[in-house]
Amino acid sequence: MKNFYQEGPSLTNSYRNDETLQKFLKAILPPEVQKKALPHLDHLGNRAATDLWSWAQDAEARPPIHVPFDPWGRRIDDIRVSDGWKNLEKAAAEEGIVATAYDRQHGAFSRIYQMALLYLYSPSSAIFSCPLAMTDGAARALELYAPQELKARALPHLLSRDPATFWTAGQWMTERTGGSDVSGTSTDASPYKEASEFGATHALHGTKWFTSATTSQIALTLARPAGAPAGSKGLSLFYLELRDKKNHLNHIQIHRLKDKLGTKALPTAELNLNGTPARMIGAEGEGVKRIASVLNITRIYNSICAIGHMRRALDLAQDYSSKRKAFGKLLKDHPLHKETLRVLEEDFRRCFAMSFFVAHLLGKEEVGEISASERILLRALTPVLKLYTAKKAINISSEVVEMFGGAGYVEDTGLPRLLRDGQVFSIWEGTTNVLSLDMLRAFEKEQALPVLIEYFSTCEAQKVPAFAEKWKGFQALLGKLKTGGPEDWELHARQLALSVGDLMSESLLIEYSL
Ligand code: MFK
Repeated sequence: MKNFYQEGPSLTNSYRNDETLQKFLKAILPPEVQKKALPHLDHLGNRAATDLWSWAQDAEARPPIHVPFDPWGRRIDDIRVSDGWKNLEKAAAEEGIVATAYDRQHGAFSRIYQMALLYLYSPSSAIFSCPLAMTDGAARALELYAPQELKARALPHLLSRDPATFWTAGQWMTERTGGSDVSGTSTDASPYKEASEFGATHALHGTKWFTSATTSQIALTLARPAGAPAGSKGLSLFYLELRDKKNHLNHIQIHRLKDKLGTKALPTAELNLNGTPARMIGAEGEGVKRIASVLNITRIYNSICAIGHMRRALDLAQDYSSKRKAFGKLLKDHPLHKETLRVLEEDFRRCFAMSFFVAHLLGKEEVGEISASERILLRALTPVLKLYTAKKAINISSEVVEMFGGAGYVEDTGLPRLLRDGQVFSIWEGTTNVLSLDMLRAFEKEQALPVLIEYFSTCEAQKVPAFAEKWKGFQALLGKLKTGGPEDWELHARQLALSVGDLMSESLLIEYSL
């Protein structure tokens, strides 16, 4: 009897493997930016298949633990993370995964360069991309709204390329009363009279229910100052530092780490703020509006990480299809298997095109080169992009796991993680329905619908019959809704948002020839 052992899938340089990324960057980046960015991406693509990947596996195998007390009963609330997780943080700083966006050496293209780094880093990061997303969002909110001395204190750390000085940020919105609906936030902010290194104005008391990346050095959070009205209009945005000079938690008590479906390496906690000094950012009562600029960045991160996740899943499936034989030939030579992969690859390319289009708009906004209509597109497409790429990532993860048959369902292949981690993309940073309603908010407040209609009616894709057909269907839906009331728009918000995602991604696929 001859023993048979199946060879598993393997990873190689994920930049070199990625025709879509290379084609896009070569078409969009000016030559001098390519000269700087492409060798760096090649280097990171190699790391994603070597050291980063092995650290990610270590971080997944040794999830964080919460140690509430020292051996003598003192409360310490230590969160212990693996060496893999620490190394992934160091690599993120060294590679400038956040900093590259803020150097702005290449104008709006700096964002594309940075998002390309994130795209390669994230599938080998054990979701260290989450703290990076919040770090980037916090950097942007501080850049826009913080007083000069606070910017001078925090930004050099958030944008550092030196692991010794690099800080990450948390974004603590969620409370027991709600994740999507923050109006019931019960954390209160009372005046803080003591001296503080970062100019604390308030002391915060309350419970935060889902604080991702609790090992961060700073956090942005929402709280209700004394006397402020109920509801979300009474909330303000606050900056806090988790630890004091002695490295003790700043009146913060960690209850426990969450036992989540996926993102196992990421320390997400429930915690109490017991008089934590914090500094108000922006005007009182503008908290939701101000934290929205964090959310808009983390939503774009979510999309870039979703396409990185799809690419990783498809790379594994493609590699395996040239190794696994069934019914007398390799999987890749079975027409039905090939067709299944082709459809998934097309979904990936659509999502890729839309993600980098929106990232480019963000880059333009950040350097003041965005037109009025592009600004409206950025506002309306950010929620659409996030919800659309998240749904596609879940579907692609599920199909890829299925392509491995039984092996895809067995933990030590690492494949089930694709499904578990894929599911988070649609949950955090706004669910599909909440984001569909956010698109309607942009329709109402920014008059985004006419801008989208103008974009679609004049896009190159109109020459393609399948696109023109979909466009007619979308117009028919709009026609019906125009005679309806707000409840009809709400009822159809998800259908509308998914249709905008379909049309936009198809149009960009054609425009970029991907
Ligand atoms: C892989 C990397 C991924 C990143 C991972 C990070 C992990 C972090 C884990 C988490 O923190 S998960 C928690 C994330 N939480 C959310 O995403 C909250 C989801 N809920 C919403 O987005 C709700 O729509 C919202 C809280 C904003 C509803 O609040 P309100 O107060 O009922 O909304 P309202 O009154 O419509 O808006 C208040 C103001 O904000 C308005 O401006 P005005 O005061 O001028 O009228 C809105 O226009 C503005 N606004 C709301 N959303 C906006 C926005 N402005 C710009 N962009 C937006 N997206």
